[in-house]
Amino acid sequence: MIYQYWDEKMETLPRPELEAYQLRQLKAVVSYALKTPFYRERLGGAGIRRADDVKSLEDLKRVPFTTKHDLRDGFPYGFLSIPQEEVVRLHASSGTTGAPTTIYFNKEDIARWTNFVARCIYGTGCNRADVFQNMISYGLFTGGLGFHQGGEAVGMLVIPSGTGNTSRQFRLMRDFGVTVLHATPSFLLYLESMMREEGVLRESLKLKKAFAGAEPYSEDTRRRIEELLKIDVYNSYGLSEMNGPGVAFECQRKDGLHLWEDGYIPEIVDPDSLEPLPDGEIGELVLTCLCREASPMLRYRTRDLSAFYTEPCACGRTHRRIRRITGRTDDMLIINGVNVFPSQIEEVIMAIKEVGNNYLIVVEKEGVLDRLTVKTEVGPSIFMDDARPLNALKERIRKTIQASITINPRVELHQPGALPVSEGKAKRVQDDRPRDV
Ligand code: DLL
Repeated sequence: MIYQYWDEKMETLPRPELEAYQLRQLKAVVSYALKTPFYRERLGGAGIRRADDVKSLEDLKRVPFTTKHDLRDGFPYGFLSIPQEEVVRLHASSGTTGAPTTIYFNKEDIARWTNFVARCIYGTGCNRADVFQNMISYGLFTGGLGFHQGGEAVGMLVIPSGTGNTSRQFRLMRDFGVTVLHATPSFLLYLESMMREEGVLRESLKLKKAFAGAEPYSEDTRRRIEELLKIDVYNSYGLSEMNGPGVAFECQRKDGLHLWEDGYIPEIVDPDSLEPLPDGEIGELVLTCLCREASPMLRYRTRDLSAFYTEPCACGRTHRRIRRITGRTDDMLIINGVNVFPSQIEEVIMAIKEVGNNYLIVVEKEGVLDRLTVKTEVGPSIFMDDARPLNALKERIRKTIQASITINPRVELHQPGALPVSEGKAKRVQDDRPRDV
């Protein structure tokens, strides 16, 4: 395979040079961080009062972690390190798990971020001949503008279609010969269901690739989207606190996500002890942003669970790969004392081909016990009025889930399109248990 690099020198930089580059960037970022009262205090406590006090990358380990809590406490301007006149943009996180947090950019920050997203897009084999439909929300969310800028930098024809309105999405794809899509994985699955409903023929479209991210999904879900839509799907990871998309992305090998270490310093730590974990072990990803001046972010606890690959990638890039995110530390459900990640359930149900494209996990209290119900849509080959195969399918789903998580769930089957679809990130869990006060 011939691999395509956006910035070959940087993407394949030998590790010692890459680390020397990181150290220079870290010093620069620390000099900005020292302009905020929050980091002045944090860094001071770690003996860092000037950028030159950072002598090696190891010195970063002395800096305490930054959490979402800290960002909220600093709202709105606590993490701004440059005069407001130099700020050209702000983005805010979706706020699904609490109050929003804000990140600021100056012109150079936007240019650097754009370059990282362009690197991701180009690395999947796209080029200026592609027509790119960006089916993700524009606005405070970073997914829309982030990919828009990256796509333009690559030179693709970018269609800023945003989410929703599937009939219009199909029309745009047909009219302009769209070759590349960007959406959440749940929207891509929904799109496929709608394609069948609206009678859109796959042969009438020129689709080749899709970037899917902003929410967790399993390898089986990727395979399902690839088979149903007949496209190559690339996993795309990022978060608002680290600019947005463009932090880590799959290359043409589609085996782990290269995390751009000239822009970010990654660490994987045990979420309880906060001690570093050996390569290969799953833990919480902690990131330091090396590519932004306006809002410095040092050792940010992402809450995302991943692991480093131990082997280098055959594509020749030297930037380390991380495993697809399996969930978040705050995603974990405790059901009758058993720890369950929603991704474990997705993994097993999406591997059953009679299961449709949408599902919902419901947890309720029944007396003193927790009750898990997994609601899934059925695929188009299943007839809802034929009880025998339906019951057999239900039983198969129940047994497979139980074998995976040890909990015996109730399984409900629904017609295609019957379960709720959200415009942005999918809401897969409905926890109706009363909260402890
Ligand atoms: O979701 C940025 C983004 C936009 C990434 C478009 C990729 C594509 P936030 O709204 O701040 O930013 O949400 C960040 O979403 O901490 C993860 O928990 C989750 N997430 C993002 N990408 C993935 C992925 C954007 N590929 C949070 N796999 C992150 C699993 C993901 N989870």
